[in-house]
Amino acid sequence: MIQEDIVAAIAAADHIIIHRHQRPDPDAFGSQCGLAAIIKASFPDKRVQVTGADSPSLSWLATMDEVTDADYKDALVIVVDTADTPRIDDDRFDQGTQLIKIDHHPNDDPYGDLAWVAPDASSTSELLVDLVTHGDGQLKLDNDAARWLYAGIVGDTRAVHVQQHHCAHPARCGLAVRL
Ligand SMILES: [Mn+2]
Repeated sequence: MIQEDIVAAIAAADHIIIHRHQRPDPDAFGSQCGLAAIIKASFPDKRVQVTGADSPSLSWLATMDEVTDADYKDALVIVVDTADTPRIDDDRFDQGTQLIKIDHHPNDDPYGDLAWVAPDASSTSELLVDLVTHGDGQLKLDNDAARWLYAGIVGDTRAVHVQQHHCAHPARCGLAVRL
């Protein structure tokens, strides 16, 4: 499964840089920072950075790291919640040693050495909960990660819709409500 391939790539990397789309919404920040929190909780020795422009209106939610060009030399790059390459915030996304796409929009612009695109998912944050589930115990969802992913899931779907209308995966939406 693609989820297992992505977990294996994360497990094999010492350094991971995570990108998301320009003009970020809660799912972009939630999936970006939620994935960073998952990796930090699961593999404390790995170096994890998040990049992209800081958003004045969402600075209460997230601040980005200072990522240098040299940082990409040995990095696995993961782009979340971004369908097409022109919208990726920080165009150095192709400078790493390996590129992974994780997204829930239609796959209009396939990119990445590994790509997990699930248009039936309500949010990329929901996909990351699924990634933890398929991580064979290697990935941990701590409180910090749960807070990010909750913000992303609610931001993209609205809680009422998650419960009553648009939930393709009731068990996972139940998890969102518990978070
Ligand atoms: Mn989204």
